[in-house]
Amino acid sequence: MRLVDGSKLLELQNTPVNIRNICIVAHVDHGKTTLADSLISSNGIISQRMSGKLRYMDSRPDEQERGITMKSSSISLYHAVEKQEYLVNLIDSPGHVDFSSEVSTAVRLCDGAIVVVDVVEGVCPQTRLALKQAYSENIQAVLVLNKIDRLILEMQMTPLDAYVHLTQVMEQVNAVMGELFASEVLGNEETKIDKQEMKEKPKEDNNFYDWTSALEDADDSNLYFSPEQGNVVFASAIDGWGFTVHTFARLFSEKLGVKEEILRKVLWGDFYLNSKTKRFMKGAQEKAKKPLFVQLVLDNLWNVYETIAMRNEKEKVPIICEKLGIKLTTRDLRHTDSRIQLQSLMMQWLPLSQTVLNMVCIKLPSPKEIGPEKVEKLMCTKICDFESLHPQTQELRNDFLACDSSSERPVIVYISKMFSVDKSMLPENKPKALTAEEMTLRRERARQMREQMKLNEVNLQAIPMTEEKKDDNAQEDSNENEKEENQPAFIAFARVFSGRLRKGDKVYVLGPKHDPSRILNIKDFEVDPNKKLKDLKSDEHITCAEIKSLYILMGRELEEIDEAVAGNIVGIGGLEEHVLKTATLSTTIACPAFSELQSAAVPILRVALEPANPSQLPQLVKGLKLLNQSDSCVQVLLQESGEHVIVTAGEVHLERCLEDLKNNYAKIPISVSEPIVPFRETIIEPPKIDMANEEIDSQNIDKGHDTEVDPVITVLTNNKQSRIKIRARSLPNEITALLDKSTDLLKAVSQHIKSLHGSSKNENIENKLDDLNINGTHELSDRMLKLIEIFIEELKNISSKLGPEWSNVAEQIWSVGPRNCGPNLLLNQTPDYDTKFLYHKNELKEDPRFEYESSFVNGFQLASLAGPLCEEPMMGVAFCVEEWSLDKSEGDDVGHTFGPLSGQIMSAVKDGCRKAFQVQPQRLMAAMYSCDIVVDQKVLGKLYAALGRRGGRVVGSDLQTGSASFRVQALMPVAESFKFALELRTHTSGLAAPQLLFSHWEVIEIDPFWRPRTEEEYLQWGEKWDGVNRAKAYMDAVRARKGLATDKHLVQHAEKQRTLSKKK
Ligand SMILES: Nc1nc2c(ncn2[C@@H]2O[C@H](COP(=O)(O)OP(=O)(O)OP(=O)(O)O)[C@@H](O)[C@H]2O)c(=O)[nH]1
Ligand SMILES: [Mg+2]
Repeated sequence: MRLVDGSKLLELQNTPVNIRNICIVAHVDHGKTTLADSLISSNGIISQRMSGKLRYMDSRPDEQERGITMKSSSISLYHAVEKQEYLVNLIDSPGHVDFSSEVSTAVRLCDGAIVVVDVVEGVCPQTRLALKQAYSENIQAVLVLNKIDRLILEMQMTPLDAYVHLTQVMEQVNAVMGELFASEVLGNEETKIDKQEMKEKPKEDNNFYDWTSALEDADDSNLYFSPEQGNVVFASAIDGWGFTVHTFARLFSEKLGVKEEILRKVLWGDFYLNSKTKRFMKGAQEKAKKPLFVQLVLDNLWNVYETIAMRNEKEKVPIICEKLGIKLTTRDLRHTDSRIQLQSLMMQWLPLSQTVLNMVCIKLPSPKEIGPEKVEKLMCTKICDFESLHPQTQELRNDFLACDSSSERPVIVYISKMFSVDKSMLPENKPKALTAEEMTLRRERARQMREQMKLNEVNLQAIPMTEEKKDDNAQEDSNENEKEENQPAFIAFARVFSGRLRKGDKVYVLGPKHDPSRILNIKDFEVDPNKKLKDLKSDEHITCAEIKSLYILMGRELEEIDEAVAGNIVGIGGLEEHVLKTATLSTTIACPAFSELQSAAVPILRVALEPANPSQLPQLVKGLKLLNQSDSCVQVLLQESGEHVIVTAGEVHLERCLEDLKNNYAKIPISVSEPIVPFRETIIEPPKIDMANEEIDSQNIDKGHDTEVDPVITVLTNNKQSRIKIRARSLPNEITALLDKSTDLLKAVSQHIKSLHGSSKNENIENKLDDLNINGTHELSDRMLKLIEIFIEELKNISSKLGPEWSNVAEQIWSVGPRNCGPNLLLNQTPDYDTKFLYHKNELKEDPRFEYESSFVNGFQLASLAGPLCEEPMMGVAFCVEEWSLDKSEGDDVGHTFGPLSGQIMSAVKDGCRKAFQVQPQRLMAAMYSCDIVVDQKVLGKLYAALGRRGGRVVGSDLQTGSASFRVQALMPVAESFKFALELRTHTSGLAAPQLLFSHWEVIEIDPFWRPRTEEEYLQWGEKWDGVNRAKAYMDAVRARKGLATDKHLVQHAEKQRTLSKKK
C-alpha cells in the first residue's frame, strides 16, 4: 500500500529547495533497476519482499523477459530526513549501449545522478560514458558500489581482500573523473588564452604557458567520490542493504566512545586502531595492521553472511538479531531459505533505501541550486556562445537561476522525449473509485429506473424498438471510440525550469532548431495559432499549443495534476501534434532551443520494412511516424526507391523498435529486410607491395592490361563553353579526422557561404531578399570567427607536417562534402579563380564564373555523396580543381540544346570527380564496431574463434582483478556483426555478452577490382583467380541491392551445368 498519497507530493512540488531530480546511471546489469525497486519500496508502492524481484520500472514485457531496461522512466518518491520532507523524482535509465540516447534524455532533466558500479565488474565502458555524460551536463553525482554480496558469496574474498578490491574500484572511478576534469580544464584554458590574445596582443615572453598551474588552480574538491565525505554507498541491492561510512561512524561512536566526526574521517583509508593506546593511527598497510574499515565494517558484514547464508546456522540468527538490535518476525525466523532470512535481517539493520535517499537529499543539489555554467550550457550551442545571444534571451538566464514559479516569471519547460502510453492507461480514462455520495446517487437513479419500467410496462412494445436503435448507435460509437483508444497517447517527458504551467495554458512550442535572435529581429513577428508541426515550413520552428493535461510520473502510472511548477519533472499530454522528439515550451519566443542532447549511440543498423500484406502500407507509414516520435534515437527514412527504412543503434534496439511497431503503433505483421550496412568509398596512395607481400616495382608488374592513365581528368560542358581539370587525391587521415570533428562548424560556414551567394545572386536580378536572410545570418558571430580561426590553425599545424602538396590546403578549401560538412574536400588550385571558404575577409574580384560557382560546388557535393564503386558516400578524398575556364562566346547558339549552363557545369563537375576518383586505387571502407566483452576464462577460446570468423581482431584484453573473467576489447566490421551476440550466447552458454558500439570507418585493404598483376601474384594465384574478394563481395551486394549492374555471371560454366542436369 502506498504510504504517501498524491496530495503530499503535490504540496512538496511547490518547494523547490526540497526537490531532488536524480537519475540512476550505470553499465548494463549493474543493478540500477534493482536499486530503484528498493527505493520505491520505501514508499510502499511495492512491497519490500518483492523489491529486487519485481523490477517495477521495467514496465514493458520485453524488458521483463530479457532482464534489461530499454527506456528511461521516472517515479516521484517521498522521503523525510533530518526533519525535512523531500520529493525525489527518480529516473531509472537503461545501461545497454543501444539505448544510450535514453540516458541522455534522463540526464538532461536531472540535477544529480546516482552512479552504480558492480564491484565485481568494476568500471565498464558504459560506466565511463555515464560519468562523462553527467559531467558534461554539469550534474553532481554520488556513487553506489553495488553487489558487495558477490564478493562474499561468489568470489569468497576475505574482508581484507575485499577492502583492497573496493579501494581499487574507487580508484578506477575517480581516475575517470580526474580524466574528465583535466580534459575540460585544459580545453577551457585554451579558449581562455585565445580570448586574452584577442583582447591584448601577447607580449614576447607570454608564449610560455604553464599548463599544470591551470590544473592546480582549478577547484576539484567536489569532483571525486570519497567514502569519508559520505557520497559513496556500499550496497547489495538484491539483499536490500547499504551503508555509508557515516552509518557505521554513528553506530560505533558510542561503543568506542569516539566522536562521530572523527570516526567518519578514519573509517575509510589507511587507518588502524592501536589497541594499546586506543588511538587511530595512519599506516595500516605498512605495519600490516587491519584497516579500520575491515575491522569495524567488513568483518561484521562477513560474519553475518558467513553465519547465515554460507553455514546456515539457524540457531545463531536470534543472537545476531539481538546484538544488532533487530526484531525479525517469527515468519522470517522460521523461513527455510536462509537467503531470505539474511535479506530481512540486513534490510532492517542497514536499510538501503534510507541510506541512498538520505545521501541523495543531503549530498545532491536541489533545482534551486542550478549553476550559471549549467544554464549557459543549456542555452548555447557549440557554435554560439552566451554573449552572442540576443539580449532578451540573455535575460532569461536569471529566470533559470531563480527557478521561481510565480506568475510573473516566464514559463520555460524542456521536453527531452515523447513516450507513448496506452490511452486506457491515462488516469482520465480509468474507472474511478466512487465516493459515498456518488454511490447513493447511483442507487437512487437505479430505483427511479425500476419504477419507470413498471410504469411503462403497458407500452412494452415501444421500449425495445427505441432501445434497439440506441444500441446500434452505441455500437457505432464504441467502435469509433475503440479506434481512437487503440491509438497510443504521447506524453512529453519534461522538466519545468521556470514559471508555472497550468492546464489550459497556451504556450509557444519551440522546435530544436528555433533561433530566437533571428525571430526577434523580425518586426511584428506573429505565430499562427492554428499551425501544427506538419504545417510548418522548413524555416519555421514555432507553434502554439494548449496544455491539455499534466501528470506526475509514477513509474507505470500517471497521476493527473492541474499545474506544474518550476523545478519538477512532469508529464505533459496533448502535444502529439506539436512536438516530434524534443522541444522547449515557453511563454516567450526569446527562449532559446536547448542545446542538443549528446548521445554515444550512433544509429548505424538499417533495415527496410514492408507490410506483410501490401495493402496495409498506410498503417505501416502511420506506425513509423509514431515510432519516430517515441524513440529519441531511431531514424525513419523514406528512400528514393520508395523503401521505408529505419536506422537503429544496434540489434537490441532494432528488435525493440519492431516489437513496438508490430504491437503498438502499426499493429500489422511486418517483414524486415536483411540489415543494410553502410559503406564508404575512398582512394588510397598507390600501394607499394602487392597482395603476395612482395614489393611492386616497374619490372615485375604486368602492364599488359593497364595503360598508364593521366590522373588529371579534363571535362568539358556539353556546349564546350567551360573546361575543367580535376585530380583526385587521398586525404591524409589527420585531415579527415579534423574534418570529421568539425562537422558543426563546417556546416555553419557552408550555410553562411550559401546565404552570401544567395544574396548576391538576388541582387543581380534585383530581387530583394526578404529581411529573413539578411538579418542574423550575414554576419558571422565572434565566436564563429574564433572557431574558424582555431580550425585554420589546427589545419595548418597538420598540413605543415605533411609535405609541400598540402601546405596550402587551408587557403585552397572551396567546399566540403557531402552535404556541406563531410570528410571530403574540394580544393581550388586554379591559378586565376578566387574562392573563399575559411577566409571571409578576402575581397573577391569580379568574375563571370562566380555566377556558376554554386553549380560547380553542387557537382562536387553530388559526386561525394555517391561514389562510383557502389553509390555509397565518399570519405577522405580531395578533389583538386586545377583549371576552370569559361568562354561564353563559344557555341552560344547551341546553348538551348543542352539546357542551362549551370546544369551542364554541375554534371560536368560530378562526372569529372567520379572519373578522377576511378583512376586512383579505389577502396571500400567498412564501418567498425568496437566491442567490449566480459568472458569467463573457460570460453575465451570460443570467443576468439567467433571473432576470427567474423573478421574481427582483438585489440586488448586483461584479466579482471579478483575474478576468473577476462575483459576483451575487439574491433569487428558492422557488416559481420549480426547475430554475434546470439552466437556468443549460445556458444558460451550465456557466459559472454558483447557490447557493440560504432567506432570508426576502416579501409578494407583489398582492391575490389583486384586480380593478379605482378609476377609473384601470378605465381601464387594463377592468371584467372576466382577466390573470394571480401571488398568485391561487399560491393556487389550493395550494387545488387541498389539495382546497379554487377559483373556477376549467372551461368558460369554452361557446359558443366548441362551435363549435370543430364545426369539427373
Ligand atoms: N548478487 C547480486 N545481484 C544483483 C544485485 N543487484 C542486482 N543484481 C542482479 O543483477 C541483474 C541485473 O539487475 P538490474 O537491476 O536489472 O540491472 P540494471 O542495471 O537495471 O540493468 P539494465 O537496466 O539492463 O542496464 C539482476 O539479475 C539482479 O538480480 C546485487 O546487489 N547482488
Ligand atoms: Mg534496469
